[in-house]
Amino acid sequence: MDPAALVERALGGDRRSIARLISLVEDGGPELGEVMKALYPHTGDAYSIGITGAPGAGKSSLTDRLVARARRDGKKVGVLAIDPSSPFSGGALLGDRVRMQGHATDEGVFIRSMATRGHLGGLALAAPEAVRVLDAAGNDLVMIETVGVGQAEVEITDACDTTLVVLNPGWGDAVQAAKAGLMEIADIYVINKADRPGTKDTLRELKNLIQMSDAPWKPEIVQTIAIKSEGIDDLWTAIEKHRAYQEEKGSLESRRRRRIAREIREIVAERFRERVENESARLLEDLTARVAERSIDPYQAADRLIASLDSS
Ligand SMILES: Nc1nc2c(ncn2[C@@H]2O[C@H](COP(=O)(O)OP(=O)(O)O)[C@@H](O)[C@H]2O)c(=O)[nH]1
Ligand SMILES: [Mg+2]
Repeated sequence: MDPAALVERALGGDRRSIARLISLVEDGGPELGEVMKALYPHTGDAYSIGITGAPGAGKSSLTDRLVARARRDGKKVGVLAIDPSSPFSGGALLGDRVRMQGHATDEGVFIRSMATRGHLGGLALAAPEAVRVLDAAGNDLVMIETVGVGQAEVEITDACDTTLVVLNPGWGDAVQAAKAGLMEIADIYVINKADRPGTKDTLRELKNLIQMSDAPWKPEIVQTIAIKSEGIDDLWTAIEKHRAYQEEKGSLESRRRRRIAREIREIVAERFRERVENESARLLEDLTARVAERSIDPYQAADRLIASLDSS
């Protein structure tokens, strides 16, 4: 089906078309430009929530509970579960599907696991595109679950309106999260599995970390027991509070703009990389040889390569 027709159907909420569009985003095929052009004017209404943390922290369980909470307010919700460790979205995500099965028959919920099969820009570009598909399809809320281990995942979560960092009780978890770069991106900390010992220590650790930061928004800390649905209302309230804070300060708009700027830069970098690979393979080889024999330096080589792209 041609991309415009597919978009038209997705806008009407057709689930198969939405799924196909997300597949298209994953593949990063040539139709992507056309799809985005048709889709983009219909985006901007959804609020996005990123949820990250170590494997097993309870992200999927929390997402499931938050979806239920959002449904109580009648909100339509889209969920993207991104697991880069399973490039063919195989076994690793089965657990997520099981955990979120309760919503399987709910027309107001769309859950999709996602991997980047062929997208050149990788997850960093594919994820925002997939969010736009869900946004344009009329979801009020889009939740994105990523494993907080790599730079790409951290970036994806950071590219949401509200970012939740999920930790578990136990000495050192907050330190681990800090090392993974999760502290800079957290708007709200969730200490999930608060039924386990060590919750107080983690709480104290986090409070210390937050006090050291001079950012204007002081991240809230919420304790939850996802499997018992405890603390979910508190978490929901914290999310609403962060949203209201940003809307009031105008920082939601500036946050979204920073995100757009970053995305444009990434697209440009990707296009450049692509062009160098497609158009300049021989020149690159030639320049490499000349740098190796020291007749020019790598910077001169790079300038020449860029100049050759400009003129082609
Ligand atoms: N004890 C306890 N277990 C939990 C809690 N939340 C989730 N779990 C369990 O932790 C495991 C991992 O949960 P999951 O949501 O898949 O974590 P994810 O990998 O971060 O998505 C599952 O077996 C859950 O049942 C909780 O609050 N308390
Ligand atoms: Mg999960």
